[in-house]
Amino acid sequence: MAGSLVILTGAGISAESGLGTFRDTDGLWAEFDWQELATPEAFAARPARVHAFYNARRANLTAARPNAAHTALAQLERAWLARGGDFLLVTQNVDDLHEQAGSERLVHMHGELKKMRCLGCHTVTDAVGELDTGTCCPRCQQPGFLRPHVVWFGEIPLEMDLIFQALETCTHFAAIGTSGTVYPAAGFSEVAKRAGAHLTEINLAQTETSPLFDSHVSGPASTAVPAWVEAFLAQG
Ligand code: BJW
Repeated sequence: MAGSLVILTGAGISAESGLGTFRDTDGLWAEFDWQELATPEAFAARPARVHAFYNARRANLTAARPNAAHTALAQLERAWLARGGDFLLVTQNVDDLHEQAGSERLVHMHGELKKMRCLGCHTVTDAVGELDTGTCCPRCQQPGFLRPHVVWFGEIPLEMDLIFQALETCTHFAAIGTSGTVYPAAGFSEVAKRAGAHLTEINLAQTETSPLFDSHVSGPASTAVPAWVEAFLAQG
């Protein structure tokens, strides 16, 4: 029987679809100060500025399409499940390119850019158009309580129980296009290692967590991921 596969993706997998990474030299945090945009304190102090940042990112996402790496992971999921294996794709990305490519066993641990959440009634709904401080929640109709449905620094990421359960029993773990600097995702490789999994890293560069991995595939995700998926399925 096939084993249990957990894949972690980061901003690098979407870079070739035209979406910026965070910590590369041309990344978002080189241009913008995360402390002023990606913390609950920043949103409480200046909600209009934070809404403007996420409105622009949401608009930019409208034209983005999955690249060959997203497509290969959706194919891997189907092939692995057909063999009777377990599969979970954990993405740190707030874009919807994995869904567009056809991935289904997917969790967005840092939320979703195309969704909004009401701080009053806690309902999560689709974010249509631009949000501002006067936008009303479609459920409770209260203005001023909506925020982007993303996970900021200091907040607990989503679906942690499901993710740790999968990591603690996985046989294969692959980290794709992530710098391994943001916790708890940066610690997932250690959890998978303790579970006895084989660890593969796919990235353009070495990362903070590279030393822990058993295999490294170096190159852009759009070519490296399809090649790795083909080889992985051929040997498994
Ligand atoms: C390519 C490529 C190509 C490029 N092909 N590859 C001190 C010690 C430890 C922890 C902390 C600490 N102080 C504070 C903390 C906690 C904090 C943290 O980790 N801070 C560190 C920065 C130090 N973490 C948190 O606050 C998190 N919550 C938390 O810890 O709660 C407590 C808890 C504990 C235990 C269990 C559970 C909970 C929340 C973190 C929220 C992160 N939010 C963001 C913003 C989301 C919304 C938005 O998009 O605006 O999430 S920050 C940003 O970083 C975003 C990303 O998902 C995340 C990770 O970035 P990622 O994806 O790795 O991107 P990059 O840019 O860093 O790397 C890109 C990589 O791709 C590079 O390696 C390139 O080489 C590569 N690449 N092109 C292949 N074509």
